[in-house]
Amino acid sequence: MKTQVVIVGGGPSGLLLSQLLHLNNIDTIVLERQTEDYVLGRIRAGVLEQGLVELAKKANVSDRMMREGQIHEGFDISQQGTKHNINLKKLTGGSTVMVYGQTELTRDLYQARHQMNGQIIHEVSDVELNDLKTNSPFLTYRKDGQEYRIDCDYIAGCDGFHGVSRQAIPTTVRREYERVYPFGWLGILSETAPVSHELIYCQHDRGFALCSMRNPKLSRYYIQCSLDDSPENWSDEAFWDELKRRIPEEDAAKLEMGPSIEKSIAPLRSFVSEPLTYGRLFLAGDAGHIVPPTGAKGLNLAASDIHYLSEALIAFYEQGSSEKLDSYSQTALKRIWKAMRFSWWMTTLLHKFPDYSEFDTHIQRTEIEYLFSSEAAQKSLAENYVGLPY
Ligand code: RFL
Ligand code: PHB
Repeated sequence: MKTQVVIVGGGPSGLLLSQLLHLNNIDTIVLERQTEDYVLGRIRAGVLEQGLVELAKKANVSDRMMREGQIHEGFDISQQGTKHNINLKKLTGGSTVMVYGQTELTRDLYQARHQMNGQIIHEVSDVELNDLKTNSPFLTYRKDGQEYRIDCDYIAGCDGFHGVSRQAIPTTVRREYERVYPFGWLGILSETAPVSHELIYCQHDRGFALCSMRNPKLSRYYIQCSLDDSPENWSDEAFWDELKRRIPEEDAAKLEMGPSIEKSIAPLRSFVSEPLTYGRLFLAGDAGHIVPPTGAKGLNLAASDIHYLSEALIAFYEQGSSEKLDSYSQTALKRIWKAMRFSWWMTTLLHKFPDYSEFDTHIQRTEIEYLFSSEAAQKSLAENYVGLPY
């Protein structure tokens, strides 16, 4: 087979890139390891920045998002049960975020790709990237026991943190920066009305908790847990009991509880791999970087990468200019490191760290108190939460 751009990974990054390139008459083939149903079964992000909403509009996949997504003008932070509101709209002079599930966005992207006869090959294995430093790279993969080869101009590595694309960059070239946090998030999805119309991020001596949602009938809740914990250790009842201890009393009193329809643990990690480019390979999204979910930045960073990369590829095919491709890694990494900093800061602000000294605990408490007392500090939080400009 032959195409212009092969995209490894059919998650939100890969599908969005494929859709944007197709709308600009650039041929792509997407290779995805899992089935479509499997990809759509993963419950992940929920908070979208305006930049991602605009990109979805550009990609013609925003109709349902505009109908069903909820605009949020702010969120609450609870410190030991006392709530403070962060009014994003006021603090940023008009910016808001959109609550719309990553699962729904991915569903919309799949639908658009199918309508345009986009080529997505599912259930591939043994993907190998070759000749990346030449002008004619190629991939090989297996499907149903057969081996295939695709020749192309460029490869986009959109295959997430556990993908193969990043590994194709030699370790002599690749530099990795990482922080692993000593805890995870146990999350549940439940068909109950959200406890509040806005998200509540809760700092508590027992550990962090987050009240989030997908729509007026679907709630998403998380509690900080230890890394050696497992979802099977937590009955629904135990989860609700622990959540109620960590959130404000008035919310605990009105919390609607029901059976969980999904329960999973996500470890928390900050990770950047540099550079994002190696010859004709470009990494985007979780393939190149991971942030802890506290700042709601992972999917949004994937979107800004795809914005830069799609513009660069379009400039190459339309004007023959490779300038933006040459600077892609540098441009994307500038924004990535700012989101790294913000996600690290918000994680540090709100979680219980097992190794904290009394001094550390005092500093953490003071940092939150300062935030609540200073409009300047709140403005900084709000500016980052709604998303820095592309
Ligand atoms: P994905 O979604 O991991 O997709 C990668 C795809 O590549 C496939 N793949 C391969 N395909 C072919 N060959 C191989 N060798 C392959 N290896 C892997 C995989 O099957 C998969 O389909 O990466 P992508 O597209 O870059 O998207 C990134 C986002 O999924 C991620 O950043 C967010 O979900 C992070 N995140 C959040 N981000 C936000 O912006 N706002 C949020 O509110 C938010 N909440 C979250 C989150 C992530 C969480 N978890 C579970 C880590 C909440 C949680 C709990
Ligand atoms: C979610 O709804 O899954 C969610 C929301 C905000 C975050 C992280 C996750 O910061």
